[in-house]
Amino acid sequence: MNPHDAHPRFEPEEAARLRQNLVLYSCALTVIETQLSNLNRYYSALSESNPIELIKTRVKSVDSIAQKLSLRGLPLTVGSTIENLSDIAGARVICSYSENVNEIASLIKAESGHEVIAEKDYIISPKPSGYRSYHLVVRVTPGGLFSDQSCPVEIQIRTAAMDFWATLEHKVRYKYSGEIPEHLSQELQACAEKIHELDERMYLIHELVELINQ
Ligand code: 0O2
Repeated sequence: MNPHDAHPRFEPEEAARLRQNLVLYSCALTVIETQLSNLNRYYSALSESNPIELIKTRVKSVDSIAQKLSLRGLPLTVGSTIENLSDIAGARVICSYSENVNEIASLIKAESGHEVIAEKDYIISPKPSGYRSYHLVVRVTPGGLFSDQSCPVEIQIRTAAMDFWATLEHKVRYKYSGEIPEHLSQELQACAEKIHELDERMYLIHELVELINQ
């Protein structure tokens, strides 16, 4: 299999098995979605300005899983998927300012019913691409029919500005099957820095208005 094949595919039997396995991920994601929605309700009721702008969730499609495994040169099997990918089930919390990110992450970590298995702060240490976001991977046991099974769910927490950049960069990356030409890559890094600067300036305006209101 060519690792940069634009359309890698699972064998039909393996794809069918994977679809069955994705039910567990979907149920685990529902658990996290409920926790995040409750957090959103809590903020809406108790604070004047809710720092949560938006919550999005998705289970990776079979084709997208094949693409990711293929890009990493990994076998296209159910076993390899379970072993190597921790973002099959993913939730994204978009908040107003980077100062909100740590607070939201702490509240999610304090929730019972899941175990934090990885934490990556790409806001303090952005990726070479320019990507900024806070990643938490939690292990969830959905219960019910899946009371003896668990799986990881990745929660990405980022500002609206970081999300704007990541969404556009992801589209460019997808278009080039992961291999962005050098000149575009540099331009995207420069945009990431500019967007970061704007993010900080908008936060200062917000702080100023808060002070005036006091
Ligand atoms: P999709 O469609 O968003 O699901 P690792 O690099 O393994 O140590 P990381 O970054 O948590 O740790 O893992 P990975 O698998 O590289 O990235 C997980 C997800 O984070 C990605 O999922 C993206 O959503 C986001 N991400 C990570 N790096 C970048 C980046 O440079 N640019 C953008 N736009 N997003 C990034 P997928 O599978 O890319 O796609």
